[in-house]
Amino acid sequence: MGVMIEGVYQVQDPGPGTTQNGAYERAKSTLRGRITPDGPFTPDHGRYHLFVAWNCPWAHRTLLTRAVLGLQDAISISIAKPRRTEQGWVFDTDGEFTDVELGTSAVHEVYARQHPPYTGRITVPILWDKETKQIVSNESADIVRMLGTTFDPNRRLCPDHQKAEIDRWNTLIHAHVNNGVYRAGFARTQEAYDAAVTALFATLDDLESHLTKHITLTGTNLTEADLRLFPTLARFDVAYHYAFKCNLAKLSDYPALWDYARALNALPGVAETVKPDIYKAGYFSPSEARNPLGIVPAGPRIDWTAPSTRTIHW
Ligand SMILES: N[C@@H](CCC(=O)N[C@@H](CS)C(=O)NCC(=O)O)C(=O)O
Repeated sequence: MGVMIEGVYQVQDPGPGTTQNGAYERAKSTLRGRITPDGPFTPDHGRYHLFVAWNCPWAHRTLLTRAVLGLQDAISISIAKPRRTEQGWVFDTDGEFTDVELGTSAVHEVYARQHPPYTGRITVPILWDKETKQIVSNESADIVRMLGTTFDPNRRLCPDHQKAEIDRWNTLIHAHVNNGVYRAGFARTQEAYDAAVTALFATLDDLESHLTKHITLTGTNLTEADLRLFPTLARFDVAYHYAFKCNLAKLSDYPALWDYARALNALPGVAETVKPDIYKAGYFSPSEARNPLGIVPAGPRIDWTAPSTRTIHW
């Protein structure tokens, strides 16, 4: 796994960023173009392509948005293989994991086409513009918001009157849950790990009590905030609990959160994006710090199809 400097891929990876106290700090996305009705990137069906990996939770939120909005025909996808190599995210030459849009063998080749030349980490997801042949954005939060507001005239995932509330949930959940599991898993000191795990489980406890009283985060309707929480929940018991030492409890120990996660899973198109075996293959990749031999555990057994007591209308 490497980085790109001025458009040239370097195999040498400085590793995920850590601060002096051993806490993990996520690099900021720098390609932040916007789809807007006035352009230059206009919301046209067939114009955009997503580069994703099933195991990446940030890519997952873009796939969920595409699925619930029924945009599968409007936005095509290339799916990278779950295990990164020294070339980073890579593709096969045929089968499920091929780059059906550009025919590249690795995601860094997509970044190499960018002008001005790109410097930074080689991450998925990427939203690619087929018309001008460039990356619109490599920031999943922006991609989710853009798709939800420009491809759906009714803006159901982010209604204007709920935007402030959605943003509040997004900020909290990003810090302590979505990125919180990474802060636990990538911590380089006991103190940094302790702080991340404490904040993560305090937030899960709060979410549990909220979801005991409400069907979704904002009450009864599905919003972007739910789609941003779900990828972390979907990976929790099979990956984060073991691989990232987030093991004070499992998702399945939280009755309301687990019930809510299964209700989200039952929404049209969502279950097709949930791939527990691929999560395991990815998160249990060989890693000197976390899993030197790359052995993938067999369990746990999880029944995502067990009926939920709540119905999320969509
Ligand atoms: N800010 C980005 C983060 C994406 C991200 O970190 N993706 C991970 C995969 S889960 C990645 O591609 N990492 C490769 C690397 O950092 O070298 C987003 O949310 O879109």
